[in-house]
Amino acid sequence: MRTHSVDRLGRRDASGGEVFRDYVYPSGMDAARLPGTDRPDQVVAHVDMDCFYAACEQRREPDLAGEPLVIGMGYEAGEPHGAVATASYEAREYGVESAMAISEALERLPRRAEGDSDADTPTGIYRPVDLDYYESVAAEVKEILHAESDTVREVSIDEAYLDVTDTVDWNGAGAWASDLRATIKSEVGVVASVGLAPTMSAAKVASDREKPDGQVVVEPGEVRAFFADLPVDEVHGVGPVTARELARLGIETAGDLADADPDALERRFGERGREIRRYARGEDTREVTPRGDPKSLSRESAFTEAVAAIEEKRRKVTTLARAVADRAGREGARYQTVGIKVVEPPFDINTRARSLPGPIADADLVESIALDLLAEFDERPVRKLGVRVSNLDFSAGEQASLGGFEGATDGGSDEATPDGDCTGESQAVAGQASLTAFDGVGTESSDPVSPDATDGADESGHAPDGQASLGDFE
Ligand code: TTP
Ligand code: MG
Repeated sequence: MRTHSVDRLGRRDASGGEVFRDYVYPSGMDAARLPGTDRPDQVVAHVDMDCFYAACEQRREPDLAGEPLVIGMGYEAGEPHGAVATASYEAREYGVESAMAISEALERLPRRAEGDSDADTPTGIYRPVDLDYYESVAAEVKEILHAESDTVREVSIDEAYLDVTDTVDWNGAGAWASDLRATIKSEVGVVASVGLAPTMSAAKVASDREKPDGQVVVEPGEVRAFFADLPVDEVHGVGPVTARELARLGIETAGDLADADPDALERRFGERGREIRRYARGEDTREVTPRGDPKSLSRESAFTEAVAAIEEKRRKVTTLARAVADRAGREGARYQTVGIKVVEPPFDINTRARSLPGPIADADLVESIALDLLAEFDERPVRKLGVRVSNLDFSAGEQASLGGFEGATDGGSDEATPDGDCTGESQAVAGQASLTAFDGVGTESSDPVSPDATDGADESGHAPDGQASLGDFE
């Protein structure tokens, strides 16, 4: 039996206590058109975590909060080797920045010695990179993002684009962004900045504009004005070499580039000259496209306060199970594994999953397995619940007969599924599992970029969006 108590994003929950988002836009938006395209206007969100590696260390060790903290790649305690991966905003005040040699950082911000918290000379705390830990934190953030939109493009460990055209309108964009940031802060314990705009490039610039802990909404029609004072090397597709050449032509800001003569730009840079001018004018026809089929689909939802009551938890899991099954149906996905996520205060993430002998699409079964898995947590206070289907099968065709799988809810077979999940009762993905294995899609180190916008990586070792790579990204 299907219930219809949820909207298509599974956000409406009769159980109450929901972190409620009522800015869901019911139908499509008016089809405002970008110049030169017949594509409806998008609402794109870009989410980028603040001083991400440092924030992860501060989450793990709360005493580090508010301290000048430097995370060094290739750094070892007490040594001057390595390069700065990132620095907390407090450390940035002393001129410490990403990609700087640790030796130089130490000149600007000497290392704090044991017991030397006294403040005549400012000192900083230095830590080596612990990528595994940061990836597990990133996976928790991405989990929230995937639950927020069906179309998420992860572009690095700490940033992603979301297409939220169907669910957010411009009047509700600010509220949506602050709610998302609050959710990430309270549920993961790290801070995100968010930009919303009608194009990917404007959303990216917007997320950076008010960092840290900031959000900026750029409405359609405002993009060009928003870009006007932007240094030209922050325009999508413009790397340091092109920026230097543009500077020789007197073009220093995006506004200058937007006003430049397109023929002159083409003579100097070829077709790319026209393209970067279009980006500078806010014209960006790229759409947010996820990479490949998702590996899993999930829905999750937080209680405003931890809840121990069994019925309330079961109601929420039922709602989420229905929403996930509904989404899988819309994506044409069958699933072989059904899992739940249970977050106990403060941030203890438990995952449980059960695999079936073959892929199915059956909302009742998702619900019953999810409720079964929840039973282990009957007595425990819970602040957040999630339901996920994985081992997805997108091949078209008839749904496998359920008859053969029914026994699976009682434990299933003990065959291993292709990605290594065990089958059978609660054996799979148990305990404080790394969420990476539970994640939707992989990440990439750089922004999507059009084929001829080759600036950046080629010239400078920077990714095309200007993010330097020290070889330690995913
Ligand atoms: P960024 O998002 O560029 O930087 P950040 O999150 O530290 O700071 P901001 O608040 O400005 O967003 O990169 C994400 C992580 O990637 C960063 O925490 C560390 C790593 N990184 C490197 O290892 N080397 C680099 O040169 C840069 C720029 C980042
Ligand atoms: Mg960041």
